[in-house]
Amino acid sequence: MAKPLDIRELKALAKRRVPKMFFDYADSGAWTEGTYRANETDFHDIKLRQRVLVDMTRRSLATTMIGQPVSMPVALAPTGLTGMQHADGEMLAAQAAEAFGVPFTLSTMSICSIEDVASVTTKPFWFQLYVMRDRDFVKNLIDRAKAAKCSALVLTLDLQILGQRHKDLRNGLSAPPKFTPKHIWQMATRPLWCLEMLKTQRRSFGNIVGHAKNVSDLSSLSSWTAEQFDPQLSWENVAEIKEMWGGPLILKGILDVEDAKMAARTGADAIIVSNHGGRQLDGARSSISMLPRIVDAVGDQIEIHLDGGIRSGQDVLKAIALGAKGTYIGRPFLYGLGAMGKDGVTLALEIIRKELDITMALCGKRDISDIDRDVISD
Ligand code: HOC
Repeated sequence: MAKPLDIRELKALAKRRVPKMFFDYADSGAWTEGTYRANETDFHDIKLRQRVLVDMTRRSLATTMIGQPVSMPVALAPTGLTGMQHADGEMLAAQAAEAFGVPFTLSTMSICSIEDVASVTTKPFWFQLYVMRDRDFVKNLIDRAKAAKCSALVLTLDLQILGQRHKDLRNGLSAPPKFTPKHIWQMATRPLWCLEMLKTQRRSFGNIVGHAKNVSDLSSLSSWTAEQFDPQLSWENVAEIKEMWGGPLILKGILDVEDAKMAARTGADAIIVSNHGGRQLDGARSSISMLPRIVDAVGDQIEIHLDGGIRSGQDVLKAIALGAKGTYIGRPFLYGLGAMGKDGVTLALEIIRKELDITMALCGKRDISDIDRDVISD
């Protein structure tokens, strides 16, 4: 296959290289997947203004997210089980992001651990935290993120209970996982993936196994995970985590104006307008459709980021135009990783950078700081 030209082509390649159960894990949304789809399609409904005869010679995409310099306003989102798209996936993606000058966010539910990622990077990465019911474990994770010199904590608020993803249930990707001969076959038909996976020892949740109380193998891990998301998580807990962490804090999973107002009062550094990639509340609005209202309500009080549905540089530009200071890509980098390992993550970032740069120029803008609602057509 020729070198992929856009994220859609990277996705097609990943589908051919990654065993179905793991490709589907990345590619799934909750229930009917309506919100998952809306995250993407609502971007298509936003139209840009084409401008001409503007000097476009010197252009810059560089900006900051929570005051930290980024080469473009795109971070890699925290994604669970990334090391199952490709062996050592989190380490490879972190290296690609570092070389590109954009933040990498390691998920609590990653395969490679905080220490694994720290061992192959030279600049700070961000760490995403789920507040588990075992608060000693949460404290342990925060201490490890501090020891690894993570430069931001991304606290996820929209997963107090796990949404239902039909593809995962059909694929047996549940707690505990149900392995059948079908899975062996799915893996056997992906020999390159298997070869890489055989070379690494990292095939389980690296932040959890050996760190959480009584979690030593797959079966103890499954039962632990199933009961650990905290249905009683509260704004008081957010304040406690902020205190415990003591560094830059980003609150992820805000999709409602009232919640955005509460989040702004916490003193966090940023919020991420997000519906967890359509993986939690099916029927919720898309992230991009909620962005303008949230910006209007709290944009003068807190920095606003957006995640969900970004598949191109045009989407990044639209989110920035509607008030986001930064955006996150999850699936686009996972497709790159599944398709071509570290080179694929780099390619996903290159594709988005090129699209963003050309789109910005054709909208008559030369610097990312010049992008505002003016580039959106009525
Ligand atoms: C079995 C554990 O962010 C996702 C992740 C977190 C889920 C943990 C599942 O898939 O949305």
